Amino acid sequence: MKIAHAEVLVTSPGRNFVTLKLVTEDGLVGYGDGTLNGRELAVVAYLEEHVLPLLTGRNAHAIEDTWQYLYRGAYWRRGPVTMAAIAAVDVALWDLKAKAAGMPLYELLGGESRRGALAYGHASGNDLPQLFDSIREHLDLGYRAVRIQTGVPGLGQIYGVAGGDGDRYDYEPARRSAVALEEVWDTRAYLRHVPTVFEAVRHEFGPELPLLHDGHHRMTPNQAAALGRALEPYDLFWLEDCTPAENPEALRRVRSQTTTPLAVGEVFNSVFDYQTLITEQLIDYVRSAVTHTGGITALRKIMDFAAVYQIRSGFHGPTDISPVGMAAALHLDIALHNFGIQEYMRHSPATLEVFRTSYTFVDGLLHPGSTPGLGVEVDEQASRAFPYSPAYLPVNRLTDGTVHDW
Ligand code: KDG
Ligand code: MG
Repeated sequence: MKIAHAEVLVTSPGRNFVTLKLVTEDGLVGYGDGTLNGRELAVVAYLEEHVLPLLTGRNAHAIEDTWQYLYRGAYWRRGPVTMAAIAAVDVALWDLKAKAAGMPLYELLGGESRRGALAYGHASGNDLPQLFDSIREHLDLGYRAVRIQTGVPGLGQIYGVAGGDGDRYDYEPARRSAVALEEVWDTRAYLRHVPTVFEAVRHEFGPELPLLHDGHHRMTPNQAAALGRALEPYDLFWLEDCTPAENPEALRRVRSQTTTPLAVGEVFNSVFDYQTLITEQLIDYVRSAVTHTGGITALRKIMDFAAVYQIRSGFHGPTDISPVGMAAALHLDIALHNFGIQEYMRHSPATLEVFRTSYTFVDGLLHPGSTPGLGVEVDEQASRAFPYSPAYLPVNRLTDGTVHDW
């Protein structure tokens, strides 16, 4: 099964997506997601200039060899652009292999370990009434776990909180802009406010509902430790990205001070980013996306490493992971033993017009479906109606204007 043709598809049905399409000599088509939010065209150039010329004529079944060839062979290893490009190739090859086998991909990864993958959605509001409405909306949609983000008194619009003017998501499409928006941030105000929000949510919705929270890398180790402790009475499923991700040692301080479970890794792109965190059991959940970590081949190995230390998955699943990347995550979720939870923001109708999915969401559980391969096909004709448009994430400044951590 040789690769006869490779091309990169760029489309923007609500937001930008980069998809690699591989076609074999006998006409099978495989897709891989290479979307890197706000830096999409860097991955396109990496693929088109440096990867595609190497693919034609290769054995599409040789997934491990191709992964090692692109990773070790390039000399320059890791980094989000490189690893998103490798992920796009890897996932497209897994899609082809499973299509050739006539099986859904999870069967090649060991088969089903569960009926479905518990998903969490993003509930948010500028104030408690808006937040409660958003939680109820998610429960009505079938979610059985929710992430809670709120506005902070004294601050304006902040990242992760829907605009409140009918926009369903915090950054799709409301916060997209051709020049990055700037938001104002105050960590002390945030730390005072967040425990009061969880107190109110537990009072309103009871003790059962799994609740999650994302710190977006904005705290120092001491601040994160204090927040973790303050949230202990509210029994969080996890506190995500509490400190900047480059310094894994920071998590030692946090871990030693609180039993609130910790999730880290959506900006990581290699097993080496996790080495200290996993071997010292400093985290409870691996947050990586298949798309940003070198694909299924690499993330599967990270999860097997994590399993030795009782660390589970909580893969990244915002709307900037395309439906192809989401399907790849779901096949892993279903097959892994050490699955924890799957983030699932739901794509817009425009996105789903271009990407035809077969995954399902029933009673709070996601399932990739039984279609051979990943179960996602790209309608290229529909995609042409949505040309690329530059869009950046907002930038975060302290009240005195200093640029702050994400
Ligand atoms: O591209 C960045 C977003 O996907 C990210 O900020 C979303 O933090 C996020 C999350 O947990 O989904
Ligand atoms: Mg996050």
